[in-house]
Formats: sequence, C-alpha cells, structure tokens
Amino acid sequence: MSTPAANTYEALNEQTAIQLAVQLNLFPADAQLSCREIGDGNLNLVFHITEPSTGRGSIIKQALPYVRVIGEGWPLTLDRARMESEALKIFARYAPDYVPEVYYTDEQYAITVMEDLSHLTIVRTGFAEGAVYPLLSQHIGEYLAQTLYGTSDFALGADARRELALQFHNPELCKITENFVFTYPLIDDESNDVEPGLQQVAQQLWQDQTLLLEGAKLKRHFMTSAEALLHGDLHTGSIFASDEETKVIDPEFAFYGPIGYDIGLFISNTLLSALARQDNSRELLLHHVLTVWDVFSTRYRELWQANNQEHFADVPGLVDDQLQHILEDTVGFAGSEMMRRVIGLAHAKDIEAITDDAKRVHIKSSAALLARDFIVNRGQYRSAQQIVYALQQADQGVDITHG
Ligand code: SR1
Ligand code: MG
Repeated sequence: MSTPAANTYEALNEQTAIQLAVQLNLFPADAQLSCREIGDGNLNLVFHITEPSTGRGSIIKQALPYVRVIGEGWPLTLDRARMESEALKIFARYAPDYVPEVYYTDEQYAITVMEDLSHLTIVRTGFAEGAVYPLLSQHIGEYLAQTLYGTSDFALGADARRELALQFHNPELCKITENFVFTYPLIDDESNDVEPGLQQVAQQLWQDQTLLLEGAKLKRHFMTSAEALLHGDLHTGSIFASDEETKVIDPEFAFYGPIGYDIGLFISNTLLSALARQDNSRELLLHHVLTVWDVFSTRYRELWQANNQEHFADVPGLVDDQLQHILEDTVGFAGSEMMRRVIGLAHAKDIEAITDDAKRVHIKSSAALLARDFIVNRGQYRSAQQIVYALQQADQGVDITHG
C-alpha cells in the first residue's frame, strides 16, 4: 500500500496491513510478522497482526466504503471509522479499564489501530459456547454509568454536552438502527428473516396495533432524545471478555441518544443467550441482568451526587425519576432489540445454533412475545427482577400478550 498520508482510500489486505504496522513502528523493522483477517461482524475488516517470536500483537480495523456482508451494492460512510476512534477515546476518559487503547487513526483510510485483545473472547461467541464471564455485568454496569452519566447534561453542563454532540452526528449508522431495529421487524418487510415455524407469531405481531404504536414511540424517542454519548450497538458481539477482564469495542454507531438504549441492548442480548441455555447456567446469565442494572443505578446515583451541573439536582425525587425513566427506556429498547434478533435480519447466534426445530421455534416465540411485552408494557416495570421474571414466565408459556 501507499503511505497512510496519501490522499486516497484503499482497502487493506493481510500483506498491506503488515506493511502499515511496520510503517507505524508498532513492531521492530526486522520483526517476522503474521497477519490474519478476523472480522466477523457485518461491516468492517479487522486484521490481527502478531509477532510469533514475542507473542506481541496489534489490531488494525478498517471500514469498507460499503456494508461488508452485502457488498458494494450497499454503500456506507467511511466516517464511521472516525466516529469509532473518537468515541473510543472519549469513553476511555470515563471508563479506561473497559475500553481498548487506540494507538493510531487515519481518517482517509478509515483505519483504527488498537490494542490487541486476542487473549479475550467475544462474549456473544463465549455465551454460545457456555461461558459465563463472572465479572461481566459488574464491569458493564460500571462502564455504562461512567460513560453515560459522564457525557450527559448533568455531568458536563448543557453547553459542553451540545458541543460534544456536534462531533457525533452519525446519520447513516443511526438510519441502519432506525430501519433494522425499530421499523422492519414490526412490519412484513422483505429484509426480515422469519423461519416457517415462526410465521404465525410474526403475522400476529404485524397486525398488532398496540405494538405498532408503542414501537413507533420508541423509535421517535431513539431519534430525538440526546441524553448522552451512546455506544449505539452494545450487543454482546461488541464486548470482549475473560473471567477477569472486559473491553467494549466497536462504537461506530456512537451518537447522542437515550441512555436506556445501550443498557437495553446489553440486557436483551444477554436474555437471548439465557433463553438459548438449557442447563442451570441460565441462572448465571439472568444474574448478569440483575447485576448490570444494580451496578449501573448505584453508580449513577453516586456520580449524580458527586458532580452535577443541574440547578435542580438536589430536588428530592429527581434522581429517582431519572432512573425510573431510564429503566422504562431500557425495557422498551430491550424489546425492540429482542424483536429484531428473532424476526429481523440479524439473528442471535446461540438460538440459531439449536438444531431441534421445535425447541428453537419455542424459544423464538417466547422471545417475540417477551419483546412485545417489553415494548408495550415498559411503563409498568419498576425493577430488573421484573425483567427476569417476565422471561421466566414467557419461557414457561404463560400468556404475556395482555395489555
Ligand atoms: C445490516 S447491519 C445489521 C447490524 O449489524 C451491526 O452490527 C448492527 O447491529 C446493525 O444493526
Ligand atoms: Mg459492530
């Protein structure tokens, strides 16, 4: 490849990724390096470069000018790489333990070079293989509170918050979410992927005017509320972890949005993995849902009291009202995400891996009805225990379609 300073875009390959790593002095000039393209997401290239003799490594991530899984027929802004790098740097100010270090960025090439995380595994994959990650929800709860409170009006003041929000105008990526999470799964859209055994449930949901109304309200809220700098796509495929460590990656969907969206995505994808589990370890995943909310809300209150720019911050009841509002949003957005993982285009890996057709369809039906309950009845939720209880009811076939 030409030098990173050259003014044209070129997609990397395994050889040019090595050349770039050497040019950037990530390794000694005479190092014997190997490289593998390891991207398994929908959008980007990810190169893992290693020096086998020392075990040292680095990650080079590059955005393609189109959606990787579709091809050149679906162009997508390269600016998402800038969003990702800038968001990683900002999140690292608030939650340094839970974000990879960025070594280098190049806007022309849409490249982000970052810390090697290959000693960790992607949580979505690990969950599908039976892993539990005992500290995951403690870490994610802390990450969520620090980044979401830290970038809100309350911590920054409205002027600084508005200034920061200008950097994260991310219309193309937001549009993907507006379509694939909030719109298509609620209508009979050609992009949906509904397996035959789930058709009847899907048809029933597409006729459901209450669901459409509440789903549409959630979409409006996602599009118009600018509470904090969100990760914007915090499913379990955006988290690397081990038993001791957790790192949140891939914030290319970052934008100023409603706080409950990030929390809802983590909870929803964890619940889907729990539904896919047939053994006692399901309880451990459900425990993550309780812990993430507990840690988030406790830390949020502490941060609120320690640093708050809002004149009315000490008015009794305001922080409680704020947390109740975030919980309702969390439940509603968890519902939108869950619906798209069983009816929309991008499905949950661990549920799809179940080979027993009847079992898989039962789980998807339970998830679809649970998602409906979360969307329609989000205002009735007062605790994370209710979320877990609703999942247990749905899994036992209890009718939760009322309301
Ligand atoms: C067509 S892109 C579908 C999904 O991939 C990304 O990871 C986001 O979750 C997006 O919604
Ligand atoms: Mg991603």
